[in-house]
Amino acid sequence: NDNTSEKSRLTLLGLGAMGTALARAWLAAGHPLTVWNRTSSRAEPLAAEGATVAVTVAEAVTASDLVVICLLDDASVGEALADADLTGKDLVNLTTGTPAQARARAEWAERRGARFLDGGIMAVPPMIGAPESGGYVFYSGSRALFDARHSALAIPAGTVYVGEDPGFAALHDVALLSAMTGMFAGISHAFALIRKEDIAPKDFAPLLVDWLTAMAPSAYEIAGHLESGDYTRGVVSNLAMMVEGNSTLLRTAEEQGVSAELLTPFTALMERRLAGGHGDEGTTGVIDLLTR
Ligand code: FVH
Repeated sequence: NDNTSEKSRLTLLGLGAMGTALARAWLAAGHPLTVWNRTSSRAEPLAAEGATVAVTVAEAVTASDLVVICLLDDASVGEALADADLTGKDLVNLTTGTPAQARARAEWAERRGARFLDGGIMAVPPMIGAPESGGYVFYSGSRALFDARHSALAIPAGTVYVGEDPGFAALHDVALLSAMTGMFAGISHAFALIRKEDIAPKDFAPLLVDWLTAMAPSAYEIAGHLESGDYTRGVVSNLAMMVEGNSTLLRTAEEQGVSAELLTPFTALMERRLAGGHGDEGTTGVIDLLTR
């Protein structure tokens, strides 16, 4: 239990871009750290910074009760830890994976006598160890592990615990990344529209950022609709009006010589919902079309 000691020892498996950033954060905070990486040369700079370098996974796992894993994918976690004795260990897996992979990995770890916590990192390496960056990690799985190891886990980035279900951290991570993907699609289309005109991208960018920032709170309205079941509550711009507006978006794309392929999947769903007689709603009903 590291609540009794500010500087508990931990082991980190994986020294890629993210693993190296995590290692540096723990070393800078004074945590005794044992590291292992498949390609051992990646550990050399960290040895010079005070880390103990383990030659084998077994040696690394034996060195600490808290073992953090940050490898490429779930398959590499299974491969690296195939023969390790995990009895009594606290295993924290920061490797990105799907919710199903996290749940299976939790069962796998528990069968081998370890407590398990899965993490989804909402940060890129330069945000690690920099609290002002706003980076954080979603955690799910053993609450007892999370509480016992919180002081060490909170060093590299903020922590947000989202439940005992070990798949929830990955699910939150992927849901936010999926929303980001949609935002990148919108940004790409907007720049494509203005690209051939006498509009400087650097002048357009702040307008885009301000608009997206102003629109982002629509997520709260959608959450209210999903909670209440009333998809019309508080709707200012209804679906009938938006579908009408979509024809202008699509026509403008055509006039500008821009493919509408990033827009049409969503506009088609809006049209289907409207055709079902839901013109007085916002866009929340699209979620029903996706999930039923
Ligand atoms: N970097 C980022 O921006 C993102 C931010 C959000 C979270 N991700 C996830 O973090 C995991 C690690 O990412 P990374 O950036 O450290 O990735 P790489 O720099 O590519 O390093 C990969 C490490 O995995 C080791 N590795 C790969 N396969 C195996 C294997 N079969 N057995 C053991 N180790 C393996 C690799 O070792 P080596 O190539 O140096 O020998 C690196 O240590 C990842 O899930 C991201 O999605 C990062």
